Amino acid sequence: QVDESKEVESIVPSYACQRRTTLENHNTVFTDALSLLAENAELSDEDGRGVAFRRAAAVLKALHSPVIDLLQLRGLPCLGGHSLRVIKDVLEHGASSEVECTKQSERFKALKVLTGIFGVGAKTAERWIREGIHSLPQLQDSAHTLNRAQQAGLEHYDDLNQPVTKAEGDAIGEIVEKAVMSVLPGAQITLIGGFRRGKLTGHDVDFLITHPEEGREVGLMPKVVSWLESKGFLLYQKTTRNSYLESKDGPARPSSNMDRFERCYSIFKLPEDAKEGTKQTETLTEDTPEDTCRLTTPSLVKDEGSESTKRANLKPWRAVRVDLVVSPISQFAFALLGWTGSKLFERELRRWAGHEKAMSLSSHALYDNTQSKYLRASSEEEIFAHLGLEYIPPSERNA
Ligand code: TTP
Ligand code: MN
Ligand code: MN
Ligand code: MN
Repeated sequence: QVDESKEVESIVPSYACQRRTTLENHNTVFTDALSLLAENAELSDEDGRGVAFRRAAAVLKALHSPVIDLLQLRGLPCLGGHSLRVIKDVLEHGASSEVECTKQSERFKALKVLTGIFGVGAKTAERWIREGIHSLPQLQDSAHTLNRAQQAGLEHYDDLNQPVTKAEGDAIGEIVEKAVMSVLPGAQITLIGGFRRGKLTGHDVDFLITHPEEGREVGLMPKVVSWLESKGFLLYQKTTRNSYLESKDGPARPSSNMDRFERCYSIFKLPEDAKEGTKQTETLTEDTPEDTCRLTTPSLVKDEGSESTKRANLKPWRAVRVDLVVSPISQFAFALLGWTGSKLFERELRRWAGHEKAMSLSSHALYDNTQSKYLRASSEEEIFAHLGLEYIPPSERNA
């Protein structure tokens, strides 16, 4: 008995960073349910519960076949009583009553709508809900003054809540590349985040910028932003300067998940013809006019709204969230690993480093507390090796 359970456990190791998790998920019915409960917990300031549901979902994502019987789950890590109850409910009734209840609750619906505004976090949404604000019209009618990010978020609400496609990500990549090359020839741009993991859509597009000569990247972001702004590509941007060197706690003690790179959270104005340009180079201009229309105005097909809504969607561009990060080449491998995700994979890497290896991992560095020294790395492979982990490529970090 004991041997058998040990056997199963060794098949699915307990840290997500020890496992290969592709986008091929054989258990979406369960992982969707658990993810929704995770989301609800995170929106309710219950991060501990949130992580527990995320870990449970991640274990099911790593399985190679659909779960059809609870007995299959024997010996699997990270499945607590609550998660097992949800899985059992789905197995027996096709849905979890707790999930359905949450989905329909006014509170959850309001939290989703309000945090769907760029610049609005769970805390702000919670405060508004307590004041009786549950919808966008109610927010607009209220006396609340929104900050610049929230105003932009509200203004581009529909665009920003429509998934970004890989084609749109590539089109933005070309614009970013042009901007960076104009202000610092020789700089390098890498697609990070979900698209680097092979996702077909995302909520934003993430880029990491560096230069092979240490120090040349300093002050790069304001120049890139100016270039983009002068060409009319930015609807909103907030640049944060690098605070790594001046921070007093030092690189060994990353106090939170937030790193201190020079970065820019932005909303891009992506022209529809920029997207077509990318598409045409890929398909050698075989598009019929109908194809082009369907591709560039998906909202016309799906939207059942009023005529005025449809007309508003005929604008020749769309708003897309874009994150830019600049890293010195000496920290590039750590930045690359830290910004490729998934969020749970990152969290598990840091937990593994701390709990199993007495090391501190951040997007800047890896510190070995036993040897009291930093471990250098110029590739992700080297970082996995330092951590005593088998290398997991980006496409298998979809935990
Ligand atoms: P996200 O862009 O939030 O997530 P994603 O790209 O995996 O998913 P989506 O397709 O929906 O956009 O974050 C990407 C990675 O960047 C994630 O692993 C966490 C990391 N990150 C930081 O390290 N610091 C930060 O401040 C933020 C916002 C993200
Ligand atoms: Mn499989
Ligand atoms: Mn992303
Ligand atoms: Mn991002």
